[in-house]
Amino acid sequence: MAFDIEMIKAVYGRYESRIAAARKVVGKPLTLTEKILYAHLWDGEANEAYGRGKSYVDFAPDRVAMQDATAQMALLQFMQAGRPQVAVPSTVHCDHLIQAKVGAETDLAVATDQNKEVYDFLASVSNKYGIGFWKPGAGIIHQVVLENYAFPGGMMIGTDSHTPNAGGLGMIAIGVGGADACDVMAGLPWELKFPKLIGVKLTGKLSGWTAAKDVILKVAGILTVKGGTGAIVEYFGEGARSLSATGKGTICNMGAEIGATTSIFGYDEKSEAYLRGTDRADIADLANGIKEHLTGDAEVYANPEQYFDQVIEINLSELEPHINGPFTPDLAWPISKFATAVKENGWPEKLEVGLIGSCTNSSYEDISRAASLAQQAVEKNLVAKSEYTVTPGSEQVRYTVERDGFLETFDKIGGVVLANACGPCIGQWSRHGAEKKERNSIITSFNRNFAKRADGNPNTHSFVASPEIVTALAISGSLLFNPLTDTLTNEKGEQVKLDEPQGLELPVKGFAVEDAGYQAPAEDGSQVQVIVSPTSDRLQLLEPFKAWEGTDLTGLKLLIKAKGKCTTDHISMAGPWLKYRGHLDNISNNMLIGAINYFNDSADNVKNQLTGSYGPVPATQRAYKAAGINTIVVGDENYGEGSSREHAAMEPRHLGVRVILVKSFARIHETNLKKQGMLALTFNNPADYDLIKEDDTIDIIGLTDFTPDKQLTVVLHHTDGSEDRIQVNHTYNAQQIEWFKAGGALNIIRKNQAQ
Ligand code: MIC
Ligand code: SF4
Repeated sequence: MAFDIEMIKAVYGRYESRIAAARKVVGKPLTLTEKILYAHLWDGEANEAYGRGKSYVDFAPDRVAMQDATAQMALLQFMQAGRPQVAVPSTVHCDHLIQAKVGAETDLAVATDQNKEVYDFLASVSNKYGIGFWKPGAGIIHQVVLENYAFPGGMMIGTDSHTPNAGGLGMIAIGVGGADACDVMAGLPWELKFPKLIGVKLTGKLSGWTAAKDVILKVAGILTVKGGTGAIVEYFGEGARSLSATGKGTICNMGAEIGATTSIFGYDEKSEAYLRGTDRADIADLANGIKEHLTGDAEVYANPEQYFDQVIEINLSELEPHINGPFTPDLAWPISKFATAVKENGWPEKLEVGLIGSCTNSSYEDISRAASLAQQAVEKNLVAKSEYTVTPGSEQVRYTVERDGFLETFDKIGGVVLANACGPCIGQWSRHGAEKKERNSIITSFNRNFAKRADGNPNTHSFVASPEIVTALAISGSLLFNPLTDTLTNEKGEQVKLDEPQGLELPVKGFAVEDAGYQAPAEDGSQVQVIVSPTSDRLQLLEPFKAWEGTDLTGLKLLIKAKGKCTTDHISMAGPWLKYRGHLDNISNNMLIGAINYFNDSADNVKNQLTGSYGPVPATQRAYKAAGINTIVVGDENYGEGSSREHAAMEPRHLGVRVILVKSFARIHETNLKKQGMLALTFNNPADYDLIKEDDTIDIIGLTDFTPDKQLTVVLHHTDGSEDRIQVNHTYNAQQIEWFKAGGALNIIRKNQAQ
């Protein structure tokens, strides 16, 4: 059902000649990343070597995956492209819109009812255009993709920033905005700036309490949230080969947190075992046939400094378990230093909730290792002091771990099993008491921990760790507990110690599932009707954006100068807003409401230059729009970090913001802005950020000669009559400049289809 063996055969059939061509042009041994990228060039065999971090290259991905919260906008755009069917195998996964409140069954029933209109829309669009549909309850996109679609040496894009999870099985899998997905589904090439390469050499072997998660927690500490920008991270070495395929998936998944384009491991025995274990022996056989192309050349791994732009080495035998946070995933603490950090920083010591699972950490291995600790708690008369939840990543994993008794074990320590969905990871957590905004701590095995993300409470200190560490800490009820060294007092007053977790990479009896939740599309969908009610508050057909007026942009008002971290959660919050992901006008009411205004340090409170009064960002912007005045948003470093949600680019576009000028951008967001016809600019001198004043009126000069690699000029007219002229940079290539001129990439596709 799920995978397309003929497609994989065709991809592998091209490898030999394409790699030979790549070797010729590159002229040196190849990394795995280069092999896969050169094997997926849109134009076929390579005839030039691409500059890392320089050349824009067209690729032909093998697959597209979309989750429900981003698929709505992707598919609304695709419907405008005028194609009868998708051009490459594509799937939709219903996972983000399910709210976690009481437990799997009830929550799923409530979600199915509340989101009926959206699910019906996604199901019918999928059916019509030949897209595979995974129903609510089937699981989280990245876990379902790893189990069913990921294959070594493949290339896919997905409308979610954690798409790189499939790198655990040797696939180049990249998170993109819906407009990019729309292009690929419409049969167009997908463009990416040829990435830089970071090599991570893993030596030694994991043992005891340390898990694959700790590798990426450590890497995040080294590289920080922007250290991977523009790069693909390739893992190799004996340590890499010792990790399970799902453990590798966890590492690649969270590579999104360091801004990496994607992360990847080579094909090895663990990948083969996982393919066979998930009923894909035929793919394993095919992969074995071209094995040498599914890993980097030996010479590359022997002398990595010569072939990667940066190399990091980690000895797994010495790696300690880590806990990262709060509020940012790169604040890394080895567990031996964590208790002191908690005390010194005054973080709430009591642990309220431990949450395991999610797309990042819900493999059979993760669940079995966490369950081994829960089992010990039962045997050693310990009662879990914190609340504890388990989010399985897919129905297949859930069914199997239930069969094998693990869910029952969690139940014994008071664990609540949530639906196979994103739930608490994306603010879809109806946490009792969160509205009181009390300071408190939680720990999760998820990937992100930005403020407010899980429960909407800005005072929730969220930490990220492996499922094992989360479980141990939940049993202890305290952030100060170090299971490697500390004892706990049990019900009988005895001091007991938790033994190291034990688990299995793959189920001995194999995976099982009754209904995986998949719905295949109609052979011929031409008669399928897609219905969007004009009065819906959840879905809205798109109107094309206006083309560029052909002149410089003058007289722009400053909407907001955002201070510090401004992630996509700040620009277009998730949680309660997820329900408007298919309705551009309604969701625009959350635009930038989380961003901190530089001039008054508060969120959602900016000056309306027309009236002089302060008010919410969306309302202020609507006032400018009504007055026919264009605006600009100014931001700090790594603006738009986090999610792939293109709403963060479409909302400002829809409401009449024309320019985003920042110190630096996160990759997906920058592309999303370009796709929607916005101007995404960066300060040539980051210190010029300080020149922007609250009452400035701003001009963008040089657009009539908008050219790749040529700076633009920004003129700041201050209210005291003085003026500053600054130089700003952009990364638009010729094609992207056309998007800007046309008012968005989709306007070009639409025009071409019509011809
Ligand atoms: C996330 O983890 O932030 C999300 C929710 O999965 C997003 C996608 C979205 O906003 O819909 C992502 O990571 O891209
Ligand atoms: Fe879902 Fe969270 Fe994974 Fe994003 S990171 S796909 S919200 S589980």
